[in-house]
Amino acid sequence: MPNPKNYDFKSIEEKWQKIWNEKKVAKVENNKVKNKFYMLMMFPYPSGKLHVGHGRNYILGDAVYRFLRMKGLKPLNPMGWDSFGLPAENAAIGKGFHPRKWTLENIQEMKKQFEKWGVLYDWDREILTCDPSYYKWNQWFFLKMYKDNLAYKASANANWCPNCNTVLANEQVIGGVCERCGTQVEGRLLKQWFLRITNYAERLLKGLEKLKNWPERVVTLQRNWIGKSEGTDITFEIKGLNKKIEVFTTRADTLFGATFLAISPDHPLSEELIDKEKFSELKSLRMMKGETYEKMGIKAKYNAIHPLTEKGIPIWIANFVLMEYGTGAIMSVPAHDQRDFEFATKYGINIVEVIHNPKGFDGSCAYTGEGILINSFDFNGMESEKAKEAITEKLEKIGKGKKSVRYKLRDWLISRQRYWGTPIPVVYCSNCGIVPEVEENLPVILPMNIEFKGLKGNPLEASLDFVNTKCPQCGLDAKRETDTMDTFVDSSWYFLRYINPKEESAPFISEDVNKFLPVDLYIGGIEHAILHLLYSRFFTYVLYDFGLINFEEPFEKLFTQGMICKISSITGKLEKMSKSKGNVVAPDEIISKYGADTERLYTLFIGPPEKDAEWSDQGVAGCFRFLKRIWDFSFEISKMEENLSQERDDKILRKFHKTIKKVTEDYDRYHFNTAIAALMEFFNFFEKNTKVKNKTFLEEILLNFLKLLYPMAPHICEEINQTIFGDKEILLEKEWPKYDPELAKEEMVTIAIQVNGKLRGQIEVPENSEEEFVVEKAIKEEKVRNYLEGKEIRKKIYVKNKIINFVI
Ligand code: ANZ
Ligand code: ZN
Repeated sequence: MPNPKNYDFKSIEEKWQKIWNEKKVAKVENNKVKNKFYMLMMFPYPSGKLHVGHGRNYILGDAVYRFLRMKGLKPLNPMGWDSFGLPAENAAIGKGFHPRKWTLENIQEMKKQFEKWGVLYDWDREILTCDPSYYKWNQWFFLKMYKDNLAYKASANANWCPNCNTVLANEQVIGGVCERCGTQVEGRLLKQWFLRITNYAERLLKGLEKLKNWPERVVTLQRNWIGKSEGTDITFEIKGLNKKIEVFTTRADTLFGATFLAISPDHPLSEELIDKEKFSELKSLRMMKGETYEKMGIKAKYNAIHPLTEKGIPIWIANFVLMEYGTGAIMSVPAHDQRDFEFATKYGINIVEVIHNPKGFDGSCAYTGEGILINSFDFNGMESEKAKEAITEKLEKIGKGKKSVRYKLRDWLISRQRYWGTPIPVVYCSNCGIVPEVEENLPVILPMNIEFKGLKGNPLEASLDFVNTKCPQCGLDAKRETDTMDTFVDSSWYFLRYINPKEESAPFISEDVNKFLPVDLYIGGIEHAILHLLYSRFFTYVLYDFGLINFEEPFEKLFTQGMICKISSITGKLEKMSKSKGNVVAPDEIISKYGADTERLYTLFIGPPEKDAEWSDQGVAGCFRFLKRIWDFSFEISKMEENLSQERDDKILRKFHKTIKKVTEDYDRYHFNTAIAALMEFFNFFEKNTKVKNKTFLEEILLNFLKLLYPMAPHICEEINQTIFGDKEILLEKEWPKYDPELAKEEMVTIAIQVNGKLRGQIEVPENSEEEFVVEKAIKEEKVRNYLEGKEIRKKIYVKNKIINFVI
């Protein structure tokens, strides 16, 4: 039993965590919900120990949750584990134990941590994506997409480590070498699985307009990632070869300035356009693509024919042209495109100006603006915008061009040559070719009997029990696909599974999902602004088209919180808190020294929630002192003798109602930092002004004050409420304090009203009111009206907060 004389946070916190747990206070039953509110925290990857930086996310979410509870909602607030993925596999390869073991142990650790923070979730809905009962549905969605031609297999370039015998993700290639073994990484063409997200590019773009409650920054990132461009496709014939090159341009107006064509080293014609002796040069060009490399090229042995002038222009294979965008080929206009300019200057290619440069062309860089056409035959004198139309029209007439819309967005490559993920449910039959698994055979289970130590390549290939199977179509011997799915598939629909986490006959029950979704509030890190949110939106659109749900956008409101930073012991700079930067603060240190409520309060006090903030140990101590003062003060008040007076201190009352108003508004915007500041300010005032001997009055204020603090520091508030004041109900289930708008108004002052220097009445107005407002109120005042009626006011003298004198 906690001792009320001391702020014994350790036993207080353990006591309340146990109560909340046993009572399952956050449990929500699907069929008992009236006003649904679905709030969601991005589910974590179970990487092991959590630090106070991670805490920001969960503590903020919990404060929002408890606040909404007191406002009368009972939000659905589930939690689960994004538990497939590379770190588990790497740990296993290094240490020889199974990824599942590592993952489950980490989950236990993290769950304990959540409990110690006092964050509440409906744990009966917990999901594990690495569980067959979950990933079965990844496979089920995949099969449906395959049937609808939304999943397909195609060749794609991959980073290949010849030593580890495996494909690497871009982030595993550090400066051209393998992150794990340091071997030079090679490009390799591999057949891999894709989801056709590009079919949804336009809808995903349009849908952004509906997301009024998303941060503008995230919407912009998504819009740019989808990257819609409107332009023209133009066909160039090749002289002496019966082939064509199609280019995409947004500047058809510069067509007459195109002095060469440039194609990507990965363009299907790249080999055909050069002699065999240059193949090794082409191969090295393929390794040096993109912005980071100097512009380089190989001249082709053919020329292209300009579609309008019919003159020959050279073709180059150039490393700055990406195969992944447009048609993988461009018409190069060095006078008006900077990359083309640099390339042309390096290789001595013609530069022809076709847009008038108001500043004059000095040969030092391209003029990329729009303007009046020159050197463009019939089109001279036209404005760029008009010329784009006119030239495209002309090309269209002769069958050499058309309007076109292009997106930067690529199809989603979901194949991973990895063990710890969802097996892609496909078999290869020598008789039938690629055969999707049949639904009855799902889930295709990931085999557990794998030896990890020192393993190379994809462990699944070594599991013959897994690989050798029968064709579901003809029954003959077949081999299973050994690629597993990108873990972003798992996280693209987990928010739907929470609704029916144990359902065995379907991924979810549509009726229930339609009732709870869209998610009303989604809280998570800005680092997921693009991929996770885009993939989740894509999945939601697809499931809508499958008729499984009745909404297209999954997340109504998005809140992205900032990160916690600290000076790194390695770089000496302020860095995002992380193990690799040597700047981690463990919650256990703080909790054992000051308690979870202190960590919570400090974490929320640290700064505006959407901004990054720096962790400070002094700040933590300050928050502890504040809580301790509240404890001691409450204890004092509880010992006071019963009502020695009936006095209700108006000053305290007014200040308190103003505080309720301010704190409520801050909570509504998740601005906990300013809410705490307001609570501190009020408490300082309150502590100093307890000369009032009315215990009931003081207790009433104090209890409401505790309610305002409660979502942020719940343990101490529950304890004071229960043991010091003897309340049997828990604060979580109490109503949020309401303010009286009258009392919450600015401080009132009394203004004396004089007529010709004689006192005739008085009025109450908010402090610092403007003259106009005071005059208006004063002339309506009963007693004064008599003196002013029918008279002309010649002069008004106003002294702020004191007096108004009318001269008549
Ligand atoms: C001729 C031209 C003239 C261009 C000019 C620009 C300025 P956005 O807005 O990003 O869509 N481009 C097209 N495909 C490319 C590829 N695969 N790799 C590299 N660059 C490519 O830009 C479209 C412009 O980017 C296109 O218009 C093309 O260059 C280039 F004064 O064509 B432009
Ligand atoms: Zn077969």
